Amino acid sequence: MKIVFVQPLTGFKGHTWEALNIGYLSSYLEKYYSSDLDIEFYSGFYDSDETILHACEDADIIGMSCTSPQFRHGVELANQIKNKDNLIVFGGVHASALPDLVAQEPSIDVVVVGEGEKAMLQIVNDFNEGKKTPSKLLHFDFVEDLDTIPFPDRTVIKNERHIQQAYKDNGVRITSVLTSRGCPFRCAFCCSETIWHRKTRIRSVGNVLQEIEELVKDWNIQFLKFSDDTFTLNKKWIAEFSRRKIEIGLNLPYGSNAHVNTIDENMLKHLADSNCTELWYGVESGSSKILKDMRKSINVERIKKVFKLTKDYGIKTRAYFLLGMPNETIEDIRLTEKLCDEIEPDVVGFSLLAPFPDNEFYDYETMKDWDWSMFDEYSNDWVQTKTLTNQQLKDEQKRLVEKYQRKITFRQKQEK
Ligand code: B12
Ligand code: SF4
Repeated sequence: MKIVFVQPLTGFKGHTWEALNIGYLSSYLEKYYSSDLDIEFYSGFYDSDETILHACEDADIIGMSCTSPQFRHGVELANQIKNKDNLIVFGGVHASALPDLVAQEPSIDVVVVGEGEKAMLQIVNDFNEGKKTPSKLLHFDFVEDLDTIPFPDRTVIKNERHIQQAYKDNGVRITSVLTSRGCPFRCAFCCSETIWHRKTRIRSVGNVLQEIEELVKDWNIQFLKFSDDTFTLNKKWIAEFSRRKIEIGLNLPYGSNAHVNTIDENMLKHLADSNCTELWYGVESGSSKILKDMRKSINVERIKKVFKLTKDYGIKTRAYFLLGMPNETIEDIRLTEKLCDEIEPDVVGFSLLAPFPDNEFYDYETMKDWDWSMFDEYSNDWVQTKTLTNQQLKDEQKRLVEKYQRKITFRQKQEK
């Protein structure tokens, strides 16, 4: 049986990381499906439509993985690929946020909501037995123990292409690893809950270290990005990770997302000891009122303290700020700027609020027919506040990007 997975392209041709999701689905099928499968992967970022369409011609199952900005390209491809024999499956955050809407597309046979491993196995088994998938919408329970999911198949997902790209951009071979699924926080602008609900599962330290050792040995990885929503959730886990990483002589540097509230001095010590060289914080705003509106559950004093401590441990800091919450005024943006001056992050990014499905700002009634392909948190025409127009917000963003231009994130630099 031939399965082709596709990661379509965003309308703004946004950079992607290696498709860990497809790597996971592939390795899970390879482990738990009873016979051999021919699995291929194509990315709209690297592969032309012609290449993708050609590969899908003789495929039995085509699996499309889409965020909202990738969905339109996914449907365009599906319309050309669909025939009477193949099965077209859509999964990922967009399908999980709007399953009923996605299921209305005539060329889509099955929509998978949430975690995909068990669902994809069921689909392949059903297809093999000639059974029609019982429902157009599939939603399975989470895999309880993440260690039972094999490491992502990085050969299938052509990880080397991303490593080469990272090498070109940064001069080091970089890849990403996922140690957990889900985040316990509930920020109003975030869609993480759409896939992972309120549950957070973490792989065992041994399992993660084994994957990292393989990445160093087989892929010559020189820097690791943890793509977890929040890597610093569990103090005990970080302490064990640090201790065991040092014990096995694995000095590989790494960076990760971190949440200010999860950080204390002891954790920073463990992180620094295990060669964590960067922490990326969602600071979002310097205004207590806006932080509260965002349900960010952090406060300005703590942000300052954590940034100072992080620097004291020699770890570089990255701060992400978000402009455009409904109650934000020019004074709130000034507070954000003041905070940025005070905490002096090494790298900083300023994005604009975007109502991606299915965060708190997404409105099914008015937005369900929107084309998300060009929707970008670095620039969008939708966002405005009660007192600031879209243009004023964009001007503020531009001003801040220019003010901090030497520190601006790599991605935002590319936007300019
Ligand atoms: C790392 C990351 C990135 C990386 C790139 C990741 C990549 N692979 O290309 C970078 C930093 C480049 C990035 C960029 C952007 N990102 Co981003 N990103 C993430 C993050 C933090 C983790 C993604 C990940 O690796 N998850 C782990 C894998 C295993 O999970 P998964 O992808 O959901 O896959 C599982 C299921 O969804 C399902 N599944 C997925 N695909 C398929 C396909 C089939 C056939 C099946 C059956 C199942 C299935 O099974 C998988 C395994 O269980 C998520 C947050 C999150 N919690 O998901 C945001 C997230 C996906 N990003 C988001 C956004 C908005 C963006 C941007 C659009 C931002 C912007 N510029 O405006 C861009 C564009 C990205 C794109 N290519 O479309 C939003 C998406 C919201 C939405 N409705 O689309 C998220 C959810 C963040 C958020 N807080 O809201 N992102
Ligand atoms: S901490 Fe990050 S991943 Fe978690 S809910 Fe907030 S924005 Fe989303």
